[in-house]
Amino acid sequence: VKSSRLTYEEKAALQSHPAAKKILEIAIKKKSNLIASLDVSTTQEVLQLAETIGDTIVAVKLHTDIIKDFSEEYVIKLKSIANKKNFLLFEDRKFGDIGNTQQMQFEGGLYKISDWADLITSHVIAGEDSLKIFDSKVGIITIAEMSSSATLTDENYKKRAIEISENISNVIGCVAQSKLPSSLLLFTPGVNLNSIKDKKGQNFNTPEKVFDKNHTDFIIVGRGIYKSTDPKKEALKYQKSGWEAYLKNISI
Ligand code: 6AU
Repeated sequence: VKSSRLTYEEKAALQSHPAAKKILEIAIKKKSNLIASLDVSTTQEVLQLAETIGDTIVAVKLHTDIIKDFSEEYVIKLKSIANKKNFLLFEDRKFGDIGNTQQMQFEGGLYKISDWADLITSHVIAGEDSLKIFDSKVGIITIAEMSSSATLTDENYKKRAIEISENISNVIGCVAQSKLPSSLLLFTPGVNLNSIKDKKGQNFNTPEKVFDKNHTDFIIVGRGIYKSTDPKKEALKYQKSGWEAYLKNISI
């Protein structure tokens, strides 16, 4: 009996946006659904981690505004590692303003996110028009539901967020903590093999659980990797556990 859950190959064939196709192709090639969130504060740490774990991941997720020594040279170096190791650059900016402001934040300022990011996150709190200002080349991942305790993203919010996401052609997926009733790709943060929560509201699940329960497509791991004493070993562990969870999922 054929599984009702689509393989990455089947999903790739359904995608129209190049960034969606690309991340699925990398997943298939590397046997990985792991996105590493490198939430560190210096460019040196980002570059070192990207080089060390680059072979195991489909994308590096960044919070560029926590970096102390951002420079254009850093972007050039990071891009070159991303090309060499074949992963995407994902800026987790979580835009959440009116379109006019978001456009300036996306294209301008120090970071010029539009120059280098393959993927970005955006809230949908300001409504559909606010999402229409992003360059059509960038893949948008909307925040439909958050991982933190007592988040305001309830069922109704999530439903509306998904409806909006489906209307914007360069939205490739959503961040959420439950199944998506949609063909959008699902990205799941709050993944950790050793903790169930932190002391600041974050909740964690294992890769196996987010595949089994939520049918996720990509796991996002932050502290589980970059805080580890051996990030390479840990990244391999998450890569393996995410891939096994995916294989189990499509065989059901
Ligand atoms: O594994 P952690 O908890 O160290 O890191 C999780 C990463 C952080 C958060 O900013 C981000 O994932 N995140 C997001 C994203 C990706 O948008 C949404 C959310 O609901 N929860 C969450 O933790 O960089």
